[in-house]
Amino acid sequence: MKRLVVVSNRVADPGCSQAFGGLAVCILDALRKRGGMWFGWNGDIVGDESDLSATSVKFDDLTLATVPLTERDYREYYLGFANAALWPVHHYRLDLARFTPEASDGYRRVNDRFAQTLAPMLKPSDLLWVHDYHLIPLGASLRARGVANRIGFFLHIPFPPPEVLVAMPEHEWLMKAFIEYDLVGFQTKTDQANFCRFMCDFMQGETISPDVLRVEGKTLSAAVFPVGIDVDAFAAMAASPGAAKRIQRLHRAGEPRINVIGVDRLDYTKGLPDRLRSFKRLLEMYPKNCKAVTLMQIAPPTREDVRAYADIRHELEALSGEINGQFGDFDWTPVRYIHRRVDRDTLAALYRGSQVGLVTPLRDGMNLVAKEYIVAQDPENPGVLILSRFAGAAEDLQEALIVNPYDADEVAHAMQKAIMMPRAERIERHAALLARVRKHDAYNWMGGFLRALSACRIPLAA
Ligand code: ADQ
Repeated sequence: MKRLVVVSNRVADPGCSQAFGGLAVCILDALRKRGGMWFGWNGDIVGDESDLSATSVKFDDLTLATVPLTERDYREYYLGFANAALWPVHHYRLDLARFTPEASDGYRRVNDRFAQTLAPMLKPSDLLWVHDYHLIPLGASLRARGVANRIGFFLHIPFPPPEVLVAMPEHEWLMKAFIEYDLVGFQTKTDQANFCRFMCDFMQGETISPDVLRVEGKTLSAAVFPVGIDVDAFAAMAASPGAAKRIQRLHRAGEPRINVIGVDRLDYTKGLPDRLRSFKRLLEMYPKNCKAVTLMQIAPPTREDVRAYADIRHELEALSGEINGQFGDFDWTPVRYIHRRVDRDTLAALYRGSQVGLVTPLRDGMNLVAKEYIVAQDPENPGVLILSRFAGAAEDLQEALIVNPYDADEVAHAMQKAIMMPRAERIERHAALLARVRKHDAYNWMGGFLRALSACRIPLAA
């Protein structure tokens, strides 16, 4: 079997069970089984540029090769371009996008440096798999250094319609960079269609077969590989004796019976203020839920150095304070807002102990929380998943209660329906959802992508 080399912005530590963030969770789940090398940033920020060489550490069959970033790289490449330009554009939020020449220069510089450090570490037979929006031009930088290996790229976030993407000053060279890959993978059919439309309508490409394009004399595949989780490992965590104890604590005597749970990085794409407003509407429209239902929102901080992230935190704190002030009583706090990371086994128990899972992003590549919630349930007495139609997961998870997160009344009605849903219907919906999550688990995602990459054209120089 060819060696697999995964490249992503951050490399998670497999020695620590608390990999956090969707990308780290799904790569680690998939790489643990197959082994190989994982290259990327180690999270360190150094003051000067004198030593940016790679450090390698081995964990069984997996080698981690990591590099630090300089303060300037962090500011320009990571905060400035990846998170203040690409992230909002790809989530259809042009209003929040900021474009500066320093940021795009920093993005090119770090991608070039990653390529320069990685190229000498590669063997000619390695399969390369590059992940996500931080590293779109990495393939082109590697090709410029003579790397002829098969290289695949997977985009974890949405691909916007061409009409949105063209608002970004850097879109032309960025889109050209995509065609240096042999395979580009997307979460959903919508993302793939948006990408192919850009290639055909804006770059004069042509469709050779449903998943293969010819653009500027190059052939590339563009296909859908929905991300998944390690189903058995997560289910075991949720059903463990430790989880049962945590669930008991959640439902202490005297506490409200029904727990609605939301778990998201604190990000403006996740629709948290809209979610709180929907919960408020639930209490207004169905007052019997007062003292009977609690919304537990777990939202750990991320990217706080980007302005829009600090704003969303203040908005959320104000909203939860307002709802608790208006509806709360000495024996009931309607919104429990937890602004920190939680161990994955605690998270699994909290999902299982919650009768409703509320996953209502305004736009999301896939959303692994939706899948984790389903897997954590007791199949004999499962909770109900409420899922935004704008999460990639909604393309597949049709037995969830699918909602428009912008419509507070619609989401409130869905919550009421979930709370009242008879057990037989809950069991039926859950069984169908679990089968879908199993079909697209972490291993099928990885296996499907690598099979497709291996089947791509033979690289010219091989
Ligand atoms: P994210 O935007 O990070 O991922 P998501 O897919 O929901 O979003 O994954 C979040 C992960 O972080 C989940 O595994 C969740 O359990 C974990 N997590 C969230 N809050 C936590 C907390 N308080 N403590 C501990 N863990 C927590 C990106 C894209 C998504 C895409 C994934 C994978 O934005 O659309 O689904 O990559 O491709």
